Amino acid sequence: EDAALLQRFQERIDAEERIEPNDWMPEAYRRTLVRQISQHAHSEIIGMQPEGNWITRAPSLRRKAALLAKVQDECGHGLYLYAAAETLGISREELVDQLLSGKAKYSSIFNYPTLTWADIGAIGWLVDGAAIMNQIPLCRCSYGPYARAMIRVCKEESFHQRQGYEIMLTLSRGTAAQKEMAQDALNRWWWPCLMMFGPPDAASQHTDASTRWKIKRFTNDELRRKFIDATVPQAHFLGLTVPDPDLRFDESTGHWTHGAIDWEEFRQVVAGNGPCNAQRMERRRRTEEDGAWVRDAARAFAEKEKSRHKA
Ligand code: FAQ
Repeated sequence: EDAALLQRFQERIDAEERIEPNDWMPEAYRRTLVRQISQHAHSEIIGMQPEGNWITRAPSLRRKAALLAKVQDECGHGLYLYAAAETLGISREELVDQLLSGKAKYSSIFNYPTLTWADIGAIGWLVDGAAIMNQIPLCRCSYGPYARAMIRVCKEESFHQRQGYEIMLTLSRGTAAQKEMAQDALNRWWWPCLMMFGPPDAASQHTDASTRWKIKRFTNDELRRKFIDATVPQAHFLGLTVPDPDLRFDESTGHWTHGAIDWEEFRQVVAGNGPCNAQRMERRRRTEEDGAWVRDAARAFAEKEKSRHKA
């Protein structure tokens, strides 16, 4: 690649200019974006499954309406993100093939089961809370279509986070059994949520390049720390205990220090061996097959329209 083009590109990034689809960009920048945006899109789509599991069993009409809207928003986020990835010159079909063949990843967090209603509260509070922490800086990402998609996505995530926290608040102030259910959900979701931010900085192969290109504005560990600092006081307000005996507030730094994260668990889940990986992929493949007739019909209709206009 031409050194002058590369230098000009980095100058535009350094000057906080947005890169748009028709602008020149290094192949590695394009590849990184396709990887990250498509993984993000796949996460939204696979992420509909754990919560979709509770739509028919929501405890009231109000809860059901909110959960339906949230899961529908996630589908919308997936579609904006696929569209943003397509501006980089890859088709939706290729992206979906990469997911179904196991070549593309999706977030580790969606491979854990939703066992009780409190899990719906914990997902909104913690998983969406983590998603917001990671996505607010992405609103300033150097690639225009991704940054713009993130603005609307973050607004919706903020509603999701509040609906989750409100479920947790209701359960924590409910009967002893309800409070116990909330605590159990926090126990199961806390550590996997910390893993959502990705491997520790020393093991993160993409952070350096992505930071230079201003795709990432913070490292994985920085965002994880911000999330812990924001979330621990919320757990205390709920009267719940964070399942980390080593958690301490460090007066000298103003941050919470935490116990060791089980990175072997993370590796296993990313490698496909988490509790629900097989189920999530099986469900996604079946849905793709079940929807084939809709795509066929749309294609046949488009062909018919084309020949009608020609005639
Ligand atoms: N799970 O070098 P890094 C949501 C992979 S929120 C699985 O640090 P990078 C909303 C990583 O891809 C969830 N794999 O990578 C919602 C790479 O492998 P590769 C989605 C992970 O990209 C809420 C390798 O490890 N959000 O969906 C994970 O610089 C509720 C090395 O890692 C996004 O995707 C993981 N947790 O930093 C929906 C946000 N972490 O690709 C429904 C956008 C890392 O070389 C319900 N993405 N890996 O094969 C990002 O910000 C970044 O991609 C990071 C990873 C921070 C996730």
